[in-house]
Amino acid sequence: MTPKVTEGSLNARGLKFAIVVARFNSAITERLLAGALDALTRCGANEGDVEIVRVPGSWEMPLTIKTLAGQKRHDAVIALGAVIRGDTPHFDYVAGQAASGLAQAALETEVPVAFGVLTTNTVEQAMDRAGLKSGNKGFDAAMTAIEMADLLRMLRAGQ
Ligand code: INI
Repeated sequence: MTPKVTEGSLNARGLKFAIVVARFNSAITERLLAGALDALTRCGANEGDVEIVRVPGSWEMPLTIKTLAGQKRHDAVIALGAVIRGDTPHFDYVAGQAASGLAQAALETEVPVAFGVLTTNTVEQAMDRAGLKSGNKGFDAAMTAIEMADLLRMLRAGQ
């Protein structure tokens, strides 16, 4: 048996992206942003097709992304933030609402939203995932956004 397989490619040429990046914990989120831009560049995205939107913190992401995605100007949105438990008595609220709000924004607008919001216990763990030891989750989120944008294009075209 050879079932049909549908899979998005990693070619970003001609696709439009918004990157929403939180200023809170900016030492980390700026590294995530650098990783995301690196991925988009390597995969062929045009500079003019990438828009960066800054928000105060991860809490502000769901409404911002729902608004942006609702305008249907982008093929995918990349959310970049860092919520660190050690510094955050209300960690669970900020991290939980960011996660569920972003999922809801994607479902309501039908625009893929890549979740590049780190949720860690310590600053060190966040740094490790922002390019120090364990890859760069901003890069990974951008790769996911590229693949999902292409996958949805194919599915909508009935391919
Ligand atoms: N926002 C973050 O993105 N990460 C955090 O770790 C964080 N902490 O620690 O509180 C955080 N808080 C700010 C929050 O996102 C909002 O900007 C703020 O509550 C105003 O609405």
